[in-house]
Amino acid sequence: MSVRKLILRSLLHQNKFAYVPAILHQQHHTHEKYDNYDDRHRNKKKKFAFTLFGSILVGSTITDDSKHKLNKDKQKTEDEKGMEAGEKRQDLPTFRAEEVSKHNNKNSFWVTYRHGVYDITSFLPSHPGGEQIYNAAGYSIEPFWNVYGMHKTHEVYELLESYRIGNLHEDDMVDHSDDELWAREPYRDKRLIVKTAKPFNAEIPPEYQIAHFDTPNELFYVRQHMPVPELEAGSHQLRVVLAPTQQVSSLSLAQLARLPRAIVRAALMCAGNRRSEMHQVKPVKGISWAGGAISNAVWSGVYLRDVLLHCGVDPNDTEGKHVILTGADIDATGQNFSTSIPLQLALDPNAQVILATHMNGQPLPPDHGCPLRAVVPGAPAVRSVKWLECITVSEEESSSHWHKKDYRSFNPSTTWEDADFESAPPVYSLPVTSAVCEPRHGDTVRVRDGHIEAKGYAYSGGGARVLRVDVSGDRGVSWRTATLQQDHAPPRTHYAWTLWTARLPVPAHCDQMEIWVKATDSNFNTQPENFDHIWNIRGILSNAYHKIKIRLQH
Ligand SMILES: Nc1nc2c(c(=O)[nH]1)N[C@H]1C(S)=C(S)[C@@H](COP(=O)(O)O)O[C@H]1N2
Ligand SMILES: [Mo]
Repeated sequence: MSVRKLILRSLLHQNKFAYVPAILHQQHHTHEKYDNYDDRHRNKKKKFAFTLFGSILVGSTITDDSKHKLNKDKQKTEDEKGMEAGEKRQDLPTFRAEEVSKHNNKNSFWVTYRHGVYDITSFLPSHPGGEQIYNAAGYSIEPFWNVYGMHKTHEVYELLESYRIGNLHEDDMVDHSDDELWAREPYRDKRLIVKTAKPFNAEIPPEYQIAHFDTPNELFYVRQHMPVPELEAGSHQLRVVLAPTQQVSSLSLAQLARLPRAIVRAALMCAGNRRSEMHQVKPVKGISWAGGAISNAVWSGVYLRDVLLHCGVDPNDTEGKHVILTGADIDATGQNFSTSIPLQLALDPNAQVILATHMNGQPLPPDHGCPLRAVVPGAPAVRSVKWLECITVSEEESSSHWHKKDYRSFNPSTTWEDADFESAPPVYSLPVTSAVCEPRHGDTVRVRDGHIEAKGYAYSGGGARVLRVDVSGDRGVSWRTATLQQDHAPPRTHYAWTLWTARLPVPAHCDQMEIWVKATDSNFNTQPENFDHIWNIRGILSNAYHKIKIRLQH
């Protein structure tokens, strides 16, 4: 219900509550369904909508006069490609907001967009979103377009400008930037290190990574692509769609809870964790995460395997199939966040993929997917879809751009120009990594008994356990083995992180040193010494030795 809520919220904020027809629900569900079809289908739908616009425009419902105006304006916008709608127009009259607000009915229907005033009365019957448009009667359409971002295209701007009748008075201009979308973001702990505010992305500070084995919920790193949707546990429904028959089940959380209870202790790590270090070698694209895009928690809920079997998935028919996980958060083009994992992985009892309702014994906080999220242990955290609304078992991987155009691995020589995302394998597991959390790069550390102490985390994906963490205070000439703190899990199902502590000897008279750390996992895979040969355009899987420099105080 998030979209509906966002609009209602925006209306309430503007003191303009209106009837929101049921069409909103339909619209919302259409978004969810996108993953059941492919992009072509979706584009076809869009094209249909625009053709509909077009045919109405040149049809008989508009006068010859406005046809003329339309053509003239079309010319204009084509000449000025790149222009958004709502620029000031010197050739048109100015209206006060009060005047605009009187045109709020089917007989005379005006809206504003930035500086523009538009009489869209004749367009009303052809609005593809149906009666939703009535919410904007006599008012700005911007807050709505901020939610339904698919309006923000040249075609729609052009169409809107064709209904232009004037300018909104300067004194009545309201800032409708997308603030409304972000107005109800959850409260966040001030200790988090904010990387981007909208959407909210924040690291857990390194000292808190090592302070607890299971990261307190409020300190768990946060990775959002969009505003946080507001969902209610009581009314939340999970839809499970089995393509190609499109057999649909709908499960409430109470119904889910009747399945056997599942608990897994697992770290979540963003595939871009430690990207900032790879960036130093050569720039990469993405949030500049240091080592704080990993945290650990105990997740509880039900096994995805049980849910799928309950809904009729045949465990012997997994070849080439995928489980598409779709969240309730929506991007500016109206697409829900989504990605997929192989069905085989989803059904593997050892993989322990769960649908979690709880995190460290508490209901999931809004930032971490309240009231339901997938947790795919040992996989890049992007697969652990939050605010889970829909699961589709399909012959196709998710068609979302998060799945198709991201989280794929490339050769270091591959550039953005020649990267072929289609053929690059999606990342479903993570390599072994580690980081020093204490001391921090640049710190001055007091030497005691000729030693200093270092602490940090190590982690490996796919259920591999960290076997050993090696720490060097002399640039790799000699290594000390760190003491490990670990979860007890059977072989190949080790999904939690490892915390480590090492005591390093310090040569007398030395006033600075480097600390290097590398971990080895139960497959005896170990970290590469530097980033040169694992560099990739997207800066993911950035797992070379972590190297820091500190000053010493004797
Ligand atoms: N619905 C939804 N799920 C999502 C995301 C998102 O933006 N929307 N981000 C993904 C990514 S890239 C990461 S790293 C993890 C972060 O989970 P956390 O915020 O609970 O730490 O959530 C994943 N699941
Ligand atoms: Mo991520």
